[in-house]
Amino acid sequence: MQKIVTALLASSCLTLEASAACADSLHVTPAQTLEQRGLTVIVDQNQFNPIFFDEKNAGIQIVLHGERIATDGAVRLDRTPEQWAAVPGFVSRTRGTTPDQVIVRSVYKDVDLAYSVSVTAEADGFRIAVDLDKPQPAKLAGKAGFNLDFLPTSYFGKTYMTDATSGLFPRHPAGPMSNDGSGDPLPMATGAKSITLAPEDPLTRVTITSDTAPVQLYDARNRAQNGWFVVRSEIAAGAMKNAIVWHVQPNVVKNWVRPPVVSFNQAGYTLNRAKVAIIELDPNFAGPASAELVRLNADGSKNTVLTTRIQSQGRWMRYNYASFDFSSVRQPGVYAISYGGSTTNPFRIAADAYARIWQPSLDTYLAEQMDHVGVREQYRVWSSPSHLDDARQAPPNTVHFDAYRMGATLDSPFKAGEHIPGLAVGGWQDAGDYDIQTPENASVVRDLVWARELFGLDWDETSIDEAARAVEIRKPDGIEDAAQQIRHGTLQLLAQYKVFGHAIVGIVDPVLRQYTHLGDSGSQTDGLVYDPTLKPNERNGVTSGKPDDRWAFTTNFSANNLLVTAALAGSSRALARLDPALATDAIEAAETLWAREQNRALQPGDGRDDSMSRRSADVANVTATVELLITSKGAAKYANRLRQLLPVIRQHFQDLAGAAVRALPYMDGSFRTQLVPLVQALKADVDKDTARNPFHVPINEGGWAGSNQVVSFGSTMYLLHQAFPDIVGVHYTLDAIDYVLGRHPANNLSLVSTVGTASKLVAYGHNRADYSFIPGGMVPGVLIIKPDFPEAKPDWPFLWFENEYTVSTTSAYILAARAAAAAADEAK
Ligand SMILES: [Ca+2]
Ligand SMILES: [Ca+2]
Ligand SMILES: [Ca+2]
Repeated sequence: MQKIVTALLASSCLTLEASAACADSLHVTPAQTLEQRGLTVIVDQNQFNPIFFDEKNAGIQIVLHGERIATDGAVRLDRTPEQWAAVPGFVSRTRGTTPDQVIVRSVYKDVDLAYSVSVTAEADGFRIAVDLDKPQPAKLAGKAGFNLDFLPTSYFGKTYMTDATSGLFPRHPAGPMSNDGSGDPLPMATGAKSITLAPEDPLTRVTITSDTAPVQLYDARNRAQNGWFVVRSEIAAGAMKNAIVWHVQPNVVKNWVRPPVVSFNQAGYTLNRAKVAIIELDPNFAGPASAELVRLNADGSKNTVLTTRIQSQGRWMRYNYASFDFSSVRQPGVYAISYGGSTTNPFRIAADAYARIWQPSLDTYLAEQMDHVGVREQYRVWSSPSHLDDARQAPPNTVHFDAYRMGATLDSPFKAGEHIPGLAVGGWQDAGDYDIQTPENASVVRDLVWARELFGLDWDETSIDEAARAVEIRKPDGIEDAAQQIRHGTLQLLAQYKVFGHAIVGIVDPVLRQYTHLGDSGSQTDGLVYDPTLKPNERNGVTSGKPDDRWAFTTNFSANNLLVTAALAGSSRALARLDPALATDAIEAAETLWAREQNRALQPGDGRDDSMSRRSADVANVTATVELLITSKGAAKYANRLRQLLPVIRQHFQDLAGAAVRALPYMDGSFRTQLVPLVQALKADVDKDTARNPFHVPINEGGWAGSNQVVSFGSTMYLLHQAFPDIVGVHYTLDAIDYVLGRHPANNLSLVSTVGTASKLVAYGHNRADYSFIPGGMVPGVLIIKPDFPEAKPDWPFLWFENEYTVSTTSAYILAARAAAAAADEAK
């Protein structure tokens, strides 16, 4: 009965008369968040991750005035937990018996600690109460506490006050550290019943008052650069019910309205293509019905060239959307959009708007990620030659912190820990971390092969000398960069094949201390092969006693072999003139791997991504067969096999449409005829799916933001358009490039660093500790914080799911960018 009353109270806020009053105080929503105008309290709708643990998107979280300023509100077993510290397991979330109350049950199984956290609306904020099922085990004394993490970038340059003292939030962590062996910093503030963060700033001011243990303030960045400011109260020995009681009072600006976000392609528009900006609107924003396109003149003056009504695109997540169509403006020039009293940054309308949008991705980002070489850009050294001590055999029965696994069988002639000669060549470091992920390296090779063959990628800005292990950016050497990059990837893939006779899973740091390295990849290991007969700090110029060499995970998986087959078959075409000997090695390896995989039942993968599934091996088999078909210019054995694989193509057409189209010139008319209904069905699905959001692209709502899916969609739809122009138009490909270059939720930054007028310039690259970027890298972009908050933090680098460049998503961008330029050229 109580529950029904509560539901009625909550729903009464939906009536018109009550809405104004309800907007000024917190109430539970149907999604079980607490909500008032300007404030959302998210209560474990997002949870700690079983593989990556603490992603800073879990527990109780606060969205205040449109920014997620606090996260990870939960009982923690450390004062300043790092990513891999123990995290609670989520059990359940229910409505409490008190009005506007939500209760979360959580458990730490390993330490016998189970508890409930109730979050209850109260005057000026909410109450957090922690009830333990039984008193905490004695060993947790001084460790278990309730933590709430605050976003550093929201508090830089601001102050805090407690009932005893005041202080500045430091821009850089400054300790001091405790000498008790914990590795923890000392608290910045302690012993207070109450603390106020940013008293001077009405947008980020939060007061926390404890009825139980005093509150302490820590700077977790002292332990790990990705830490946040932690407000914490320790749980007292013997405490159970109300072990912690906090009153959290975020200041909420009355009648706060989020300013509109006018999003558009930051690289601008070609003359004849469709040009539609999307305006993201706070439902409380009473905006004008029209927007203007202004033209900027050399003397600084502006004139309005178009005023037109915006068109509602309905509601998506927590915002309303409208479109502003200025396609009719075709005169080259510099323009901006004015709406609701503000004007955007400038962008171009120009015939060559997309001529070089892929360039920094190829000549700078991919170069910066190259492994086993040193990379220099004029005065700046991105890295000295890296990982020259690759690699040691990873041991059996190992589950690695970056999700690599090794079973009982190594599929390798080497003993655990033994040095494997021949692997210290070629390849790209995967992402913000420094491992070689074989499938992703293979994808880079194939994307570059396709981009060259389909659209051209003729560009030389980088010197690459493999023998000298030397790369210099902004120093052309007369050889096409894309071909050189394809060779660099091929060298690593072939090295694996030569050593093991098959593709391996990857090569990665052995211990966390090394994995968390930030900076130059060349200093991640000592570059000297480990020799166990030397003392730990001994070295003799050739070997060293430091076991820092990376581990090779060597399991023999069909999916990996076939992805490498596809890459090598493609690279043999690309390298035919540049490096004929390597091209020959590549095609021979591809043919051997392919033939072997056709004769063994396809083995599933290793559990990274979805490669455990049968699906990835099947899909990779089609991909490999198509590349060999192209390289052999239609050899019957590949054409026949591809016909046999039609059921796989049918089943996974969304993933295989591009490959199927590339096979068309070598297949008969019946193959093409059989694709037609698949293309029609895919188009129908795509139209339905992309109509669900105002950006008209597939938006991934999972735990890693989806720019990769968007660019893959863009290039696949262009390939389908080329082959089946009567079924598929060019607008899908243009919508995709618009999305990644700025027309997306949350803000309007291009997701490719330095591409476009305004782009993502604080990202999760190797230099993330400097709050910096790597030109041309593409970040994942906009994550949906559940239930309905689209987020793409512009100034905080450490959220990998929004900000981490990867080599294979960036190569997918290069392909999509070339496809988009071709699509734009077709627009009349
Ligand atoms: Ca990795
Ligand atoms: Ca070059
Ligand atoms: Ca070493």
